[in-house]
Amino acid sequence: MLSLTDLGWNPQRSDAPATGDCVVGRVSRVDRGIVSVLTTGGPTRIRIPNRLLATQDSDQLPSVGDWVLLAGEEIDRVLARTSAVTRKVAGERTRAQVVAANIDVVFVVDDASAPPKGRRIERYLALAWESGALPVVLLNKTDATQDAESAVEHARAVSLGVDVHAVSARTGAGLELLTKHLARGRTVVLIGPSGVGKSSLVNAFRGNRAMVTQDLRSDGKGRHTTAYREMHPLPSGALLIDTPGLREVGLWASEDGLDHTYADVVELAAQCQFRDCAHRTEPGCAVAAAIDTGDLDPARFASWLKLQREVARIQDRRSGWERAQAAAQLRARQRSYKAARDLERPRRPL
Ligand SMILES: Nc1nc2c(ncn2[C@@H]2O[C@H](COP(=O)(O)OP(=O)(O)OP(=O)(O)O)[C@@H](O)[C@H]2O)c(=O)[nH]1
Ligand SMILES: [Zn+2]
Repeated sequence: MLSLTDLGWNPQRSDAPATGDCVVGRVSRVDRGIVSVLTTGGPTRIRIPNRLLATQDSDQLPSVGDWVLLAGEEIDRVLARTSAVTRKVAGERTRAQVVAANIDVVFVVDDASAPPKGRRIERYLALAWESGALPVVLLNKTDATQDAESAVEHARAVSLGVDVHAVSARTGAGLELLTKHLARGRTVVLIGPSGVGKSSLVNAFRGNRAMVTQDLRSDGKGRHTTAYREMHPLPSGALLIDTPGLREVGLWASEDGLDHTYADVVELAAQCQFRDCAHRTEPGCAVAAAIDTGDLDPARFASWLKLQREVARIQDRRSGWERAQAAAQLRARQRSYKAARDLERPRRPL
């Protein structure tokens, strides 16, 4: 039997673990309107009520890692999150989608055996920083390369203030250094592009090597790809959330994650002579100077600019949508005032 602490309940949470007839559970998986919930009484599967689905509100919709209040067979509500990996989903309008909730650590996974893609790690790191949890970079597949060292060096150069670990899901190398993040009751999520070995790492941490060796068939078929986000209790007592490769890593409407990931560029930009410096041809531009002296990689600067524009675009779109919502609410209120006034208006005696 698992206790709430085993399920990752943080005693510092201000909300009570149970009130009245409600019990608290933790969402371990979501598929097609049905959530799997772990409770101290055992696992259960529950349909997401239509009233929650109808909101399309990421704060109210249960995601993997969420704490939910259960009233009998019903989800009453999702408890406020202490952290969350969130991405944007393009559609009719940009929506937030919570990938993993209430996590302590984000493992950003990349492939040490493939040519380094620094910009890629930066994007995932921004997402990780923004979650409010601690990012850690894992370079996997070190068994498949002669030169893991340069992959690590490259990753370190773009991962300011973040631990970078060289690991292998296949041989288990380097995994022992991660046990400090996988203590009992800790929640960890793995994010990263498809094929870097997230599921293989989950299997390695679960002490299950069977699936790690499953290889890519030469025709590319039959490879196991993660279809669901799922939270797995590990033998160490930690809870590990696997996510399918995020095809479109979006940043969600805040510059926090960016400022952390590009702290060096932000610091340089703060030293420019002009506060609104566009870092092009302005005199006294500290960014341009750092590029000239080779202290700042121009590609890093370019990707910072690009991600900043992306964040600005999302913020624009979102505020447009919020304005439209506010106007619709105002109209609805005016209609109901008018209806109430019409009701209250004294009738002429017959
Ligand atoms: N040589 C080597 N191959 C690995 C290692 N880890 C994973 N692989 C292989 O890489 C491929 C992809 O691994 P997955 O674990 O499915 O990758 P994933 O990140 O979960 O991918 P998605 O589910 O698509 O997001 C598989 O063929 C694995 O066998 C490793 O440490 N070394
Ligand atoms: Zn400048």
